[in-house]
Amino acid sequence: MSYKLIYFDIGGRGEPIRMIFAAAGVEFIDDRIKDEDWPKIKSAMPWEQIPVLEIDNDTLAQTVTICRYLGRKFNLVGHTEFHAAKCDEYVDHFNDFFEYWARYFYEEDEALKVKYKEEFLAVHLPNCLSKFNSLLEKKKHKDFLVCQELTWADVFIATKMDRMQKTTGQEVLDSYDAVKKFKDTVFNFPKIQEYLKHHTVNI
Ligand SMILES: N[C@@H](CCC(=O)N[C@@H](CS)C(=O)NCC(=O)O)C(=O)O
Repeated sequence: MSYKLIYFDIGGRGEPIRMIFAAAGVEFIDDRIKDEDWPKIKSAMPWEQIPVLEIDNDTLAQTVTICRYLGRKFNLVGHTEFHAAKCDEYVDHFNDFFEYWARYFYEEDEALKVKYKEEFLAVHLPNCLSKFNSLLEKKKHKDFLVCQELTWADVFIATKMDRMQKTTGQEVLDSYDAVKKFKDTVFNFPKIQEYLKHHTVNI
């Protein structure tokens, strides 16, 4: 089976997909398109947006759909249907929360950007991370979110957390020891370490 990921030369929505490939140790073509080439290929994409994953002669779009598909394909969904559903729940929730990050990060009006960032740091970040923190603390095996083994949800969420640290400040995880440890555990996963040695990511 051959895989080609089509995305811009940034982390963004593409990086969780790249990281899932890395965690599974599966080769893929990382087709990073230049901004100036995008208008030429946009209409050839199924929904005129990227990321798109080409799988042999088929295409799959939508970030979470692609990640979930790869998670199933590479056995990164835990051991039961309930584990697989938990992966979906955690990713859906984290994405809901991440909209507040995007709201401040992409805002062009300076005053509004400051207001949204303050709200993000004071309300949404603690609300979300404290819940993930206690969820991890209550687990017998505290390394990962769903079960004892790495799942695609762990990779997806840790990758987004990393983007949040790189854009908002390394310290954003500092009050949440279990979350911080979780993110480091995912990033220290041997196959992910191997990937990170050879790949650079623009925010
Ligand atoms: N819900 C889609 C959103 C995809 C999306 O917004 N892609 C952006 C890049 S992050 C894009 O293609 N922008 C260029 C455009 O819309 O012309 C997903 O998660 O994959």
